[in-house]
Amino acid sequence: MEIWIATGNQGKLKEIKSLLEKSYPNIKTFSLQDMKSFTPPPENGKTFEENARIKTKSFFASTNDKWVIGEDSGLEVDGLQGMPGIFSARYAGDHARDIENTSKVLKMLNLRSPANRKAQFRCVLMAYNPEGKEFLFEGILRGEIAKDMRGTNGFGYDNIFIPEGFQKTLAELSPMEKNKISHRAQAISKFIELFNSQA
Ligand code: ITT
Repeated sequence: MEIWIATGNQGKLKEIKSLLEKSYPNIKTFSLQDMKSFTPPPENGKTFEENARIKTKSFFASTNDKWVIGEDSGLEVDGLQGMPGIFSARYAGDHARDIENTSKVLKMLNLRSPANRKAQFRCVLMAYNPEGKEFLFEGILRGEIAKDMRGTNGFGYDNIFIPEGFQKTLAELSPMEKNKISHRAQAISKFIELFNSQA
């Protein structure tokens, strides 16, 4: 049993692999780094869905009829009109580091008073079965933006996001705790239902 994962983001990859391995301990996973000849196309879609399709479909075309999944995800802050959204990876500029993107969110909220700090992570997951049929799944995690960065686990905006019902940021939770509630975990568990019924 194998699944190809269309991502170059190591934080995402680690989470997706461990979520899949929980259900399928013997599963083999591969990602972009296992196919050096593949260059991902530019993510120039206008929605999470379009971008998820762009990366996943092009990777599927290079994998020779395997199960392929990929996802586009990001942080949507209510008080910033849903930004950074699809621009999450490059909010502070192309090739911005996590700390630069995270600092920009805090700074933009500090410019507003009172700021609405409610926010959500969204994950739109695209899957292709070996016949090339497309499936779409979504996961949303509601929460709020912390006043400062806290914690060192995870990646991206984890250190400023406090999930609903918690006092800690995602970066202060263990990877296992994040994987019980995350937007990505929700989307992957919907994918697993499909995979169970087809593979
Ligand atoms: P791939 O396209 O190769 O998968 P990417 O990093 O470019 O990797 P996206 O375009 O989907 O991925 O951007 C998602 C960004 O949203 C990511 O770089 C993080 O900054 C943020 N993000 C998504 N999920 C997150 C999570 O669980 N925790 C923290 N930040 C997250």
